[in-house]
Amino acid sequence: MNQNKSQALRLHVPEPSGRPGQVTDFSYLHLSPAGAVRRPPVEAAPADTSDLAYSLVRVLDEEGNALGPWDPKLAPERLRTGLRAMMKTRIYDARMLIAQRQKKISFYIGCLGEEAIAVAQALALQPGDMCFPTYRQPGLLLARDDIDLVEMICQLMSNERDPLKGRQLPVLYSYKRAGFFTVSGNLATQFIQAVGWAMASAIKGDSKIASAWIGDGATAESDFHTALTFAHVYRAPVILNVVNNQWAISTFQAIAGGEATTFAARGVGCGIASLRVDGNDFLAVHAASLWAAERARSNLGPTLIEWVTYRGGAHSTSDDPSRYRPADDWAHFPLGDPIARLKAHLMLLGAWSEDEHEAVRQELEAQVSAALKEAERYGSLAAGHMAGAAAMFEDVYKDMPEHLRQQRDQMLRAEMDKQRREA
Ligand SMILES: Cc1ncc(C[n+]2csc(CCOP(=O)(O)OP(=O)(O)O)c2C)c(N)n1
Repeated sequence: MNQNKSQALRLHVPEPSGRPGQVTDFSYLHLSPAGAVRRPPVEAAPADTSDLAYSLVRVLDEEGNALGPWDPKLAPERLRTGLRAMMKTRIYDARMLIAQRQKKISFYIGCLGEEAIAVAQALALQPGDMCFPTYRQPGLLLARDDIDLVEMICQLMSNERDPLKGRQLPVLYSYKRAGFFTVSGNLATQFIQAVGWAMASAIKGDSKIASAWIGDGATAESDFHTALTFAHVYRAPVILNVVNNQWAISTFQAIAGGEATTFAARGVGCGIASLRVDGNDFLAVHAASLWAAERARSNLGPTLIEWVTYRGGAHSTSDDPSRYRPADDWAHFPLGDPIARLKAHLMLLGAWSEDEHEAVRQELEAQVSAALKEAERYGSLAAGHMAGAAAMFEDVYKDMPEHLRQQRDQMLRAEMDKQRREA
């Protein structure tokens, strides 16, 4: 080799194939046909899952048939529960986006197209398990019937009934009683916290497991890598969910490290059993979640699951995706719409009909509208009645220190003076 003949180096900067006005080439996803990928026993060694980290677990085919070894063979009633919860999530999202446009709430983040992942995993977990979600898993809450929609909307409105007393940005919910850890705006922090929670459960000899959530973009944060190392070293009972919706605001997943590899493959490299799964296939999500949960509960350690899906909507109400990706991109995404796919399956089974779908849709629309109306009675961004200002100083520490007491009293005195002047 001639060592003198050197080429000019070039920096590689990944780009999506589709920009506004173009058509995305989705062949980079490397899909497997429904039913084609093997289902190893839950005792499988992490290294023996490496082929699964580069293929795609799928159950539902294009017509809605359930195929192959991952079919969880759920009772139709369970599937109907799942479809209903996904519809509820979609309707809630759509209504809250409008409420933001009407200035009733300051901000909103939707999960259009990603409903199956949170809902099907919620139905695969057990009471007492703890999820460490991002802002894009309201389905974990909406799949439950013990969470009041009115209370959730009061959080969005930061009003008098906001359980978080107006201290958190909308959608950063917190429901300890429902196994939904407080959402933080700082990306990826929850991923390592989930591993620590799972380690604590193991230290106590408990039977509960953790479910950690992260987006494709946030896997580039160092907490992602720390979480994988700790989960592997201590064989923590945790499901490490990576939701690859192809986008992190305006950046394509390739620039987070997804080009010519998969996020599931990161797990195998760290000694963690890993799966890459069709995130728009309710049956595949449920089956893979059960597989991972059983591993965790049997002291077989963590499982990383990359859910391949697509962010159907804008990143948030502050984002306009038509500036950086094709407007009709979601319509071309080869894994389709999770609600339409489960609906087709249930209709094939004879356990659902167009009439029932429409009736359920109307019922859920009415339920969400009624909850919104009731929540507004306790105040909204437009109408006022915010959580009391004095609560701002509480819970910074367990006991309020002297300097916070002084700041609170100063504020209350100023408020009283103002009222006196105005009276
Ligand atoms: C530490 C940190 N860096 C940056 C941000 C700003 N930010 C908020 S959401 C987001 C994109 C996250 O993308 P991804 O992890 O793919 O999740 P998705 O929003 O697609 O669900 C960014 C960069 C943040 N909140 N925290």
